[in-house]
Amino acid sequence: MNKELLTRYANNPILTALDVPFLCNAVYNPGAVKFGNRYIMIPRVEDGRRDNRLHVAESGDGIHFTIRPEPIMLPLDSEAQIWEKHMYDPRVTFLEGVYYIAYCAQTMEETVRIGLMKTVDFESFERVGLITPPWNRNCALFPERIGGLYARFERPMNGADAVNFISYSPDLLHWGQAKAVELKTETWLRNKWGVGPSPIKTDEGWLVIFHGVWWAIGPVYRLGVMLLDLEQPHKVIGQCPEFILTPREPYERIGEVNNCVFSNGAIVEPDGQLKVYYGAADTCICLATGNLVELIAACKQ
Ligand code: M1P
Repeated sequence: MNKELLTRYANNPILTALDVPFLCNAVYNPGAVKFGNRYIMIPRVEDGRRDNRLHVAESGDGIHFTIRPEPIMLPLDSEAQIWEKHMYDPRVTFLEGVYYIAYCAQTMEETVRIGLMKTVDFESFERVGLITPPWNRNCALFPERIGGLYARFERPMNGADAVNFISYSPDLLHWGQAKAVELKTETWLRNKWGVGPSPIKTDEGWLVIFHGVWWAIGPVYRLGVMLLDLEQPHKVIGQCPEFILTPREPYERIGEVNNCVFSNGAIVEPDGQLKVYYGAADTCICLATGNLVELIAACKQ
């Protein structure tokens, strides 16, 4: 096949800074989930000071979104004042009747860790806590317990050698038993990689969209797909050797960070279509679609 497994929506981008009702630098990297018959995205919005906040955007068709002018507000205690100077890259997971949102919480000095909040209605939000030590980015909860424990993908940051782990928790606050995810290195992801949207359960295993980075004159971010063992998710039981989306279009090639497609939000439709929402060039939001059966087959080739 001479084309990528994900197909771009013809009228990309679907949301840009011009759709935000205040001065804004960029809107990108949205978490995404279906809520009843509505589509919800939670994009990373960089305002006119270039501070990062999370906003809710809603849609009836998954394509045309209206973004709320007010950011998600959590009570600002002294710890949050330090750690939530910037909030970004949310991964939304529906887990035991609650929508959990794992997000990057970053200081002014750019030290980053993961925060967790929850909601049942996307109107009011409650902070669960800061759930990793500093220097951790790219975290997504699994949508159910594994072996009786909550599970998550996480990536403690260690320069170019960043390794991704699956770790476990009895209460969503205390995490441990981390096991490295045994992903095979390919040239296109050789500098680093990180989890995308929260893992999708299938009969064949956990399907995980991820981003892989290769450093040319700057980083090039592409998307890939893998399949993990249902009971021991650090075990990669299938991996598509090729990327499934690579920057090609002008809106992916040129922006705040050139040559970047990055996803942390996807929705599975009842007919098996996968809607992948992605940030393009750290500037705007685009949509690409794939077929779940084809993606699983590509992992098993
Ligand atoms: O600029 C590209 C991406 O860089 C970071 O991702 P990672 O830690 O995986 O390299 C994040 O800042 C992400 O938001 C951004 O899109």
